[in-house]
Amino acid sequence: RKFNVAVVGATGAVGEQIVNLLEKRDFPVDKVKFLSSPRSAGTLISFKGQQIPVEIATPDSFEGIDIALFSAGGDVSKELAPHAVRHGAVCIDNTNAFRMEPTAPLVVPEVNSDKIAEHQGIIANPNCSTIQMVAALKPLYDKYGISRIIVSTYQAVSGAGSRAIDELNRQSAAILNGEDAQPDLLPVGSLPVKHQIAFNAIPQIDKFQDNGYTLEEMKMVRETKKILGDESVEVTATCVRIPVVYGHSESVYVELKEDYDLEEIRNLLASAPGVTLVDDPAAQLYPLASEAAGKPDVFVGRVRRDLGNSRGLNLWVVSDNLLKGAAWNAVQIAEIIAANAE
Ligand code: 11C
Repeated sequence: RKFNVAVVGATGAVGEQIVNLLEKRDFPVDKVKFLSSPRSAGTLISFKGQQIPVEIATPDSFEGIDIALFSAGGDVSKELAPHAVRHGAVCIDNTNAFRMEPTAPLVVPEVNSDKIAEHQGIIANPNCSTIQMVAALKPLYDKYGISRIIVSTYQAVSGAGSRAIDELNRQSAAILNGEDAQPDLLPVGSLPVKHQIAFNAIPQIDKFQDNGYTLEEMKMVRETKKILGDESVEVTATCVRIPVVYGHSESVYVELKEDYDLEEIRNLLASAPGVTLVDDPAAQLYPLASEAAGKPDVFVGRVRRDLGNSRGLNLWVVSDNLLKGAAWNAVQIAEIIAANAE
């Protein structure tokens, strides 16, 4: 069976990767529609040898659509996803709009693909920094249980969209030419204060919440519990933007519920779906954003026991935030929907 597919936000950083993956994976597409805001409408996108013009996304764009992949921001999803559902489409939403809705499964296929079948029209794709962490921790959770996670992230600018990539490049060039960085976008486009990202580290991703954590940090807390289906897992996060273009890195400290054997942990990680273990200190081998970029896997290394708590474990987790962190996770979900519809 073939599917009529719509990609909303097709010209954005994530949308572009979704289009690439639908083509590369030879997703069973009958008709495809690329949708965007009026600003990008008319742009031609090459897909399977055709040049397809991007159309303006409206409530009626979804007539006849079977699967709609959204990555045009939360407001667009909130407005248009219900119309897509009304027209009978299944929506896979990359934004924060529906993630904590009880009726919307929040899915990382390696962790909870069984939840896909429970959808009522909308399946939420988690935040990129959450996806790579839970994919790495799932085999350890299943074997030992997890009581606590302490995570610090080192996140690429592409997580904030194509404009943030341009901003890093512009600032880097300016500084190397002896000019001022003149910050204009980060940490949050809609807030008045801007900080330099080139040659810097900004401990703010998204807006601050009343509890002193940023929204990115709270996404990691809430989404991890929902995906694992376990409210008892304690999560605390510090999310930092660094001057890397593609690939989020994370220092993850996890406290397991049972005693563990380090070799067994390595074996579990090495055989986990979607996870590649890169861990050979003698050869200075560990995951790097520069090597994870462009690849679908979650890379894990620096595996070592905490010196104070024998059930504590440190990991370094890296993945391409636009692929497993967004587009690839969404296309994986679409592939499962397609396979289940056969
Ligand atoms: C970032 N994690 O790196 C964000 C981007 O909730 O899907 C993804 C935001 C989201 O800025």
